[in-house]
Amino acid sequence: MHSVLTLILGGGRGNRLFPLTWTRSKPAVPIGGKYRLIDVPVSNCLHANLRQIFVLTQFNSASLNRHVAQSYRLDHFSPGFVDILAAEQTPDSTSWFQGTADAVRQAWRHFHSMQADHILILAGDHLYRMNLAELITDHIEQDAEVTIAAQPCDPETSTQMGIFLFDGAGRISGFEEKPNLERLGQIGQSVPKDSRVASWISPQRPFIASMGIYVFSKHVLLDALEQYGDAVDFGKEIIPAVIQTHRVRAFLYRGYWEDVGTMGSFFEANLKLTDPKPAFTFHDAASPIYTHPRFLAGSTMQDARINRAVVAEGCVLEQCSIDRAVVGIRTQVRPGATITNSVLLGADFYSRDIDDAGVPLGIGKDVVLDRVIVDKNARVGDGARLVNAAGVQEAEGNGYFIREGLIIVPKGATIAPGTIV
Ligand code: ADQ
Ligand code: ADP
Repeated sequence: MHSVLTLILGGGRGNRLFPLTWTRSKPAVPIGGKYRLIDVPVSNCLHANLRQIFVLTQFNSASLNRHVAQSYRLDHFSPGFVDILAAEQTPDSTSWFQGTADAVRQAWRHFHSMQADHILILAGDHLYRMNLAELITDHIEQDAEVTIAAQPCDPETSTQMGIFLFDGAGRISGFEEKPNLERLGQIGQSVPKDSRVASWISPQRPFIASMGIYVFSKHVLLDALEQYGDAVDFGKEIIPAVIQTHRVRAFLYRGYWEDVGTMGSFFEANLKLTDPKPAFTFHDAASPIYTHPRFLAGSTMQDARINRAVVAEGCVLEQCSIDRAVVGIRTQVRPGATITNSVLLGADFYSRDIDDAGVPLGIGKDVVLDRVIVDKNARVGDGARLVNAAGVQEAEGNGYFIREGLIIVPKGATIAPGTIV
């Protein structure tokens, strides 16, 4: 694994997680009450002994820098680092990363001289626990030039994914990024029944989708980025092109995997952590997801009714009712609050101070939240009722946004007492 360099794609400009990415880059978005998105791919790498990691990001937010610097101090006795590479102006380029391939191309000068035979490219917004060493080993043993992690997929989800095409012998013959349902109908079950790939699919999941996780032999990646100099995206351009010219393999992964890069999927993935038997947990003893170690006291709860929740450390929950929620570090919830199907990202500090509008940090008295994401350091004033009763899909208001039907209170925002949404 020493010959592998890992690049984690940290998010583009037009961000589907806005406003969670208003003041921070996407890898720093909190998840699961106490982690950040970047912890998932980095932990997967460290468990596979992949220790040369760059995070490619559009902008270099203070919280991402602080989090990576405080969390991933690798030991000094073996080569290893987690470094952030942000888009930057250079004599050759004044622009931000135009897409995933452009991000890698622009960042190349930072690692072109490093000793590596293989480049592993991961997304920064996936929730999964995968033995990446198996992926790399398969790539090497099968003498592939590009290996793409893949999962069987249902038709509806397939419209949001890159889909493999197969020839009559079951070999990969093409790749289409996000085909529409009509096109999927044409692609149909092109997989021949006696092929290896046939055992991967089912009537419910008839398509093989790329997980956006790639292993490239280093020279192949460099050649492709140079040869297709105008290509800005892996899924749309580079992958379909290299399939025609190189040995490309699909590596089947059957475990839990979720792209949490949209507000809806991010929200649902958080809430699924509260399931009695969650498909994914952060606390697997054999391969834990690492994060920034903190010295927070346990959460205190007084006369609180809590059903199906993940409650992180340092919270104070008073006489409230919580039903299916993720409650992030240092959250304060005051008496009479009712929180249902919501994700509270917590706070960076404890404070009993009130802001100019007289609203204290956290969730105020008698507040009702349903299908709400409350970002860090936000203040929801007493008696506010955030339930989106009208079922609005997209909107903006005083101290909140509505995206995909979810109310999002941005970091540090205040919802005035008595507000009804
Ligand atoms: P998407 O996830 O839709 O599809 P994309 O938006 O390119 O593709 O994002 C891939 C990863 O790169 C994400 O982690 C994203 O945050 C990051 N990223 C996007 N633009 C970036 C930029 N300019 N700079 C840095 N990072 C950037 C991809 C593949 C599909 C595959 C799905 C699986 O293209 O083929 O099926 O992932 O989720
Ligand atoms: P996280 O990892 O979620 O950022 P940390 O444990 O690193 O949480 O601490 C949060 C950050 O908030 C720290 O950098 C700390 O300096 C900062 N902080 C602490 N108290 C306050 C405060 N009263 N106002 C603003 N920021 C604070």
